[in-house]
Amino acid sequence: MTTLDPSARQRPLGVAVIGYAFMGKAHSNAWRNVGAFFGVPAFERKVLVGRDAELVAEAAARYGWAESATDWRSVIGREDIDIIDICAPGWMHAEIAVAALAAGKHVLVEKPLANTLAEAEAMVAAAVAARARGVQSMIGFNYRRVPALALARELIDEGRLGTVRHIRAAYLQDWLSDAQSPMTWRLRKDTAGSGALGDIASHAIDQVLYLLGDTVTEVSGRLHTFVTTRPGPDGPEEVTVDDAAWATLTLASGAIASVEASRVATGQKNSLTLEIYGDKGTILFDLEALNELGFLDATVPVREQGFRRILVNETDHPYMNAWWPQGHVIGWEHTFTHQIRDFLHAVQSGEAPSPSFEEGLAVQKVLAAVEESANNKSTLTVVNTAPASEGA
Ligand code: SOE
Repeated sequence: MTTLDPSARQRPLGVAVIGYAFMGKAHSNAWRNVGAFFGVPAFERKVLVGRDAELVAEAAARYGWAESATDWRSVIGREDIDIIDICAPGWMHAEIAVAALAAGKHVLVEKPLANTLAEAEAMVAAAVAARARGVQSMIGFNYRRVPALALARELIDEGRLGTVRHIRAAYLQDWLSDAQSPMTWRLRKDTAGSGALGDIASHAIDQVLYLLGDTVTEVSGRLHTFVTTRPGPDGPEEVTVDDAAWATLTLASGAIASVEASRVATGQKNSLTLEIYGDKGTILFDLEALNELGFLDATVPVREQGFRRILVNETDHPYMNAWWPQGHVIGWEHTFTHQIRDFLHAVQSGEAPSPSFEEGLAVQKVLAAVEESANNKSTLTVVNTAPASEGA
């Protein structure tokens, strides 16, 4: 069992990452860089885990892990491993996270929390029990760690937008625009849970909840699969998840959110845009210009109003004092380094990190409500994303 009292631990934290594909690579890069830029507790990059022995060994060597392994269960059982970072596909999240937390390992898991509401609820139960023993858990909604979005949250929190009336959140990609693009695990409901909905609308929904610090009460959703059959390993195969998702969310404050996600938005590579409209101002964000935040202050005389472009590269902007002199822009990969920094800080301090598994469950409830509303062709599905202590 992991030594939970950091002052009692005689050795650096041992880290294992499970999964070595896209997210495993992004997280590995963050684990490699975080100690060079941020003050974090000592840790060792022990082991990278994957199913294919040869490929995972090659990835471990390339990303700088001391060793590789193919059996995540035996890694979780190791005395010298304190942190399990889960980058495996969604269908494996619940099983690995619950086992790791029960074994006393701190857990970081990629989004969405799980493939189903039931799995997500089991993960929250495991996280709550582990937290009582000083074991931390966090979900990787990495866009919370874009400095410009962290600044947006601060401005909203300080009341600079006044009462937020509505927010637009759109996450658009086009990697499935080509109808001949082949089947992957991401296009099968039993492995991915859902399509654009869970994969990228989850980020947009999390941003709505994060930026406004609000909860969702009602959902109206629509899902659509434009390309219903794709080339599979054994011939044409039915696509069992959505290509695109739309939702209108009512928030407890009375604000309304419009959420849109697509993997067939031809020409859009990885576009995440956010627009937040309050009675005293507006904020605009575009991931393709992630060092910038658009801000309109409606409290100044109308003749002086207009969107200003804040370059979020000053040393007193969130996370930025660790990087380069002002104006030397950062990129998408830095969000993962910030995420690891915050997670390690929580492990060291014993303060529960955010987004917690409960916050991941809140997003999962909205995903489930979008599906329910879409399947029933009903205009509204009632949901309550407030944590259990605050709501139903
Ligand atoms: C694939 O669509 C994907 O990699 C998502 O899984 C990530 O969460 C997103 O950041 C980029 O797109």
